[in-house]
Order: sequence, then C-alpha cells, then structure tokens
Amino acid sequence: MTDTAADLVLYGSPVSPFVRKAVAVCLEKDVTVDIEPVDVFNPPQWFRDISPMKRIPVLRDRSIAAEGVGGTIADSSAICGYIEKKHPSPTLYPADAFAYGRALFIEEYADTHLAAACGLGIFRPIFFNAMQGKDPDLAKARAAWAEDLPAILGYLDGALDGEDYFAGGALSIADISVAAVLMQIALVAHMPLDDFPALQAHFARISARPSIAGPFAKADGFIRKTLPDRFDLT
Ligand SMILES: N[C@@H](CCC(=O)N[C@@H](CS)C(=O)NCC(=O)O)C(=O)O
Repeated sequence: MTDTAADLVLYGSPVSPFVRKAVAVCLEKDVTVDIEPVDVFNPPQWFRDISPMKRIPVLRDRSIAAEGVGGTIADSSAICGYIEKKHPSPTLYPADAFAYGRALFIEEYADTHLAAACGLGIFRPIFFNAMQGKDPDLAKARAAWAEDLPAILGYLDGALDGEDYFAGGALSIADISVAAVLMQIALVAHMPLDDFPALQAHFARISARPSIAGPFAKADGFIRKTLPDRFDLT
C-alpha cells in the first residue's frame, strides 16, 4: 500500500464496467481506493457538479481537494491515466510507442463500441427491465448478440494475433478494459465465446485475476438479488 492511496475515492458502483476498470487498475498497482455509491440516474447536485456528462465513475483525489470540482476527474480513461502517472509501478501502459497506441485504441474500442453492444444491447434490456419489475427484453438482447457482437468479438479475437495480451506482450489497460466490459454480458447471460477461441482464452485468463474477479463478484452479488439466473442469448 502507498502513503497517499487512501486519498483516492471513486464515486460509482462496481455494476458499471468503467468503475470496475478503474478499480482494477488500482488493485493491480496495490493502490487503495474507496468506492462511494452514487445513483447516477438521480444524482445529487454535488455529483452533477463534478460529473459534467452525468456519468460514473468520477475519481476524487482528496490530497488535491476534498470537495468541489477541484481534485476530480470524470472519465475512466482519464482516471486510469492519472493513476498510472501517480503510481507508475507496475506499469499498465506499454513503453513501446506503437504498442502504447494500440493499447489506447483497444481501450477506446472497448469503452465505446463494445460497451454500447454489451451495455445498451444486452445488459440494460435485461437488467433494467428486471429492476422495473418488467420481463427482460430478451428479443433485443438476442438481436444484439446475434447481429452486433460477432463483428466486434471477431475483431478482438483477431487483434490478439496469437499473443496472450492485446499490446506490448504484458497486461495493459487494453486487457483490463476488454474484460471489464465483456463481463457486462456475463452479469446477465451465458456468454458462449467458442467461435472466438483467442478471445475466450484471454477472457478466462484476465477475468481470473483478483483485480478483475473481485469487483465482478461485488457486481454479481448485487445483480443476483434481482436476477437469480442468467439468460440464454441463443
Ligand atoms: N466514457 C465514460 C463512460 C462512463 C459511462 O457511460 N458510465 C455509465 C455507467 S456504466 C453511466 O454513468 N451512465 C449514466 C447514464 O447513462 O445516464 C468513462 O469511461 O468513464
């Protein structure tokens, strides 16, 4: 543990893949971070003030400022970049210039394209409906799995190119981002990845890391209270 670690607090919930990504980066670096829950769909004014896009996570570094906008960073990629600078070891960003660029791209691809397909396409139609006491919209989730996911998963499968990691031959922000976002499907449904063997092996390996498995277990415990069973997408 580091002296300054207790200064960090993440506002959000481990149910968010972006919160889990930031927590995983902290855990990989043995940096202590508090998590303070916030209802992002009906946030208090203090949260609106520090999250101009009304999104979680927001990080506060209390050693910079304990309240107000000062000391806050409101985006998971920016948060992870900050944590890397503040706690450089072990590095989660490749040293090689091209591998660094690839890692940032894969992170962005996971956070945008993959997250839209997993979150808006599958997680929300199932879990948000269940939270509102409605039947899960399995038709929408199955359409996303059948029509949107194959190209995205195929790209990621190919991007591994026979390697264990996406960039730089070592664990990086790319691997953490992809696993954190893919898990959004695993929270609500069975996720057969047999057609994408490289990605399947990567997901099994990365999601077994305590930094990824721990936050996932917290999210899973929350989801299972509403949805005891996972659904079939095929
Ligand atoms: N690019 C942002 C995305 C954050 C994001 O979309 N978070 C979702 C939760 S998974 C959120 O806050 N959604 C609130 C809403 O849709 O109103 C990041 O990486 O932090």
